Amino acid sequence: MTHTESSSQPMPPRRKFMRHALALAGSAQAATLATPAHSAPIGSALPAHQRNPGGTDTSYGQPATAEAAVVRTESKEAGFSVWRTPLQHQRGIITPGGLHFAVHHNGIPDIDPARHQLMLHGLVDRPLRLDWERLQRYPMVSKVHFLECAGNSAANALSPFAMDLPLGQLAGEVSCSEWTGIPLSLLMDEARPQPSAQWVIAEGADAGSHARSLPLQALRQHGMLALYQNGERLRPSQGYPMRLFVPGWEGNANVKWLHRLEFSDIPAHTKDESGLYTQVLSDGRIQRFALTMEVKSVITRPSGQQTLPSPRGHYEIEGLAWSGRGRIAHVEVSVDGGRSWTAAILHGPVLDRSFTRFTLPWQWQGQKAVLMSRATDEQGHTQPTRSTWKGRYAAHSFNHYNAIQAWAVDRDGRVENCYA
Ligand SMILES: Nc1nc2c(c(=O)[nH]1)N[C@H]1C(S)=C(S)[C@@H](COP(=O)(O)O)O[C@H]1N2
Ligand SMILES: [Mo]
Repeated sequence: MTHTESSSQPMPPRRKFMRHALALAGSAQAATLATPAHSAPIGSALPAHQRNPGGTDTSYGQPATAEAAVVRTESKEAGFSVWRTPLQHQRGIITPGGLHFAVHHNGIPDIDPARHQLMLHGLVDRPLRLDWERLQRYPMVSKVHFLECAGNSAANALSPFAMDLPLGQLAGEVSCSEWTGIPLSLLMDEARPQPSAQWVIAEGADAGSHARSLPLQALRQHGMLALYQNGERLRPSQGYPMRLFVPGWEGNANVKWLHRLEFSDIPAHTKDESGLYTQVLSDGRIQRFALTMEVKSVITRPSGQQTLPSPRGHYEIEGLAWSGRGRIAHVEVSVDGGRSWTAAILHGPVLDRSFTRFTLPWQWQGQKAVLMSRATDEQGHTQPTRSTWKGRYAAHSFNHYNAIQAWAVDRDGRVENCYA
């Protein structure tokens, strides 16, 4: 709510870098990473790919075959199909379309885009029915935003011991894309909601008709009917041919395969919004319609199940931070389990409700270390420790987990999830 940290703001990036580098490098000598080249001249034995013309391209590009391990991992949870982004492989803020996380409560519907329609109805003066031909004539906006499932990081919230998993499998229900679509205000104003309309019930065209009740004013102000993702039409997995997108709101509010917006004076209290998407607090109270995802960050390298390749030397700690409440103001990194913290370098663009990339140089001396990152957003919200987070919620609660992620580095360089 308040700006608690404003002192660390303007310092030129270069000076900032030097200060951090010296703080963490621990020695004055410059780090060298490259091995010296030996004396054989380049070109003395040309590889086959330089002697013969190469292969052909494909009509829709694919990643290099050697990158076959960079894939989403699937698990079934409570009957849902959950596909997680391998965040440990992502560099930069945009998640490739094929690696976007996905949660399907009842599979992916096979929708004919030529027949799909969106209806706005209920407490409106002018009910609307819109098809693709009509929708693509509206002005569109493009914005880079993260999307995160309310249940992301549930394993860390619930498991009494830290599960030894790669980052993607621990916290990969979050991705970031450029979304392009029609501001909902344009469609809503055309439908002319009546004064008594306070809620909008958004429903998807999948089996089970996933539906959420959303507060009308906030939805009108921030919501988008998303039609494109990273420059191409939505992937079937992301809601083709159209989805609701509200930056910063928990995943399930972003109804995929959207076909209906019903204006109402009261929320529908759909099954999932009265059960799964409520949070039970430690004092027994229940939080409903808590839609905003809180500030969070993860170190992507080094992270779970990676191994530092040599026993000591220069490393670049790297990660991603995001908040449903605005821009990331700063990220601090600790290499000693939270005893001391150093400001990381934020790499631009630092966008509203988007992934923000951060790095910090680190000189590892081969000792045991615990790496942590702690993000603060422009509203002054900071990530809690795991024990503070656990103290806030009932023991079985797992939604909206945003506690500090810790990685233990062993003497042999192996990195493992830990609670610190
Ligand atoms: N119609 C419909 N919309 C849906 C869902 C669904 O199962 N059906 N899953 C929701 C959940 S729980 C999440 S976290 C987000 C995930 O969006 P993504 O699959 O594009 O990442 O979609 C939401 N929208
Ligand atoms: Mo979700």
